[in-house]
Amino acid sequence: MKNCTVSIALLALVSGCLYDQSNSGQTFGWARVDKGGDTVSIFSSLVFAFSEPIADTAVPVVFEPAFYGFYSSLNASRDTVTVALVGQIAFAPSTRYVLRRAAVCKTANGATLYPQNDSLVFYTHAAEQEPNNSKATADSLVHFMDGTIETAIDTDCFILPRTTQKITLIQLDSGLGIALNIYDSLGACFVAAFSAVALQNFLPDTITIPDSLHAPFYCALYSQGHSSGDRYILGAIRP
Ligand SMILES: [Ca+2]
Repeated sequence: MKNCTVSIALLALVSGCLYDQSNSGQTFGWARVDKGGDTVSIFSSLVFAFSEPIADTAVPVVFEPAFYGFYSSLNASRDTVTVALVGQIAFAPSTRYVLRRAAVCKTANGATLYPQNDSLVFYTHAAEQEPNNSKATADSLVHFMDGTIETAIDTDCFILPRTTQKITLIQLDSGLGIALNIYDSLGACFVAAFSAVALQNFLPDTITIPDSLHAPFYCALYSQGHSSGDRYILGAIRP
């Protein structure tokens, strides 16, 4: 009997956020659907879908630790919630967040989802830290790191892991484009080229580090059109 009780408790835990609160045999819940993974950019939006439309007109949410620079919006069919950041506000870097609904949600047929029924845990990328305008003050890039070209003359430098084979760059603003130079241990410089398609559609652009360069590498990002405020996600891809 004890094992049976434990099994039921485990089943409830792993079933995640689907709950039957209606006594009607149906399950009602929500789940994150943006496919951003457990660790997200500090600039990310979060998207959730309910298993069926809700009767409420808003879905307030709260964060732990406290975070207020966002708004949540429910779509017209009342089954999808987007939690988006306001303007240039970003989540704190390298932080574990817990997100919960702040109020009860109900469906038209009375199924109820309480705030304590579920929560979402996610982590944020590390972020570049100024001053990092030179090799001597460069940030150490481990996997993914987020940043902003703050001014027209800002440069963000990163030391790459020795085994880095490719660098992926996602530009989040339409600005004039971020340029990226890769330097090697002998001082050689490789000026990376970006695809116009990636720039226009905010898709990741992946650059293969040429075999001719000698590790360790570091790279420098700057605005090629001397614009400011351009946000980006930089990643090192290793074997
Ligand atoms: Ca900088």
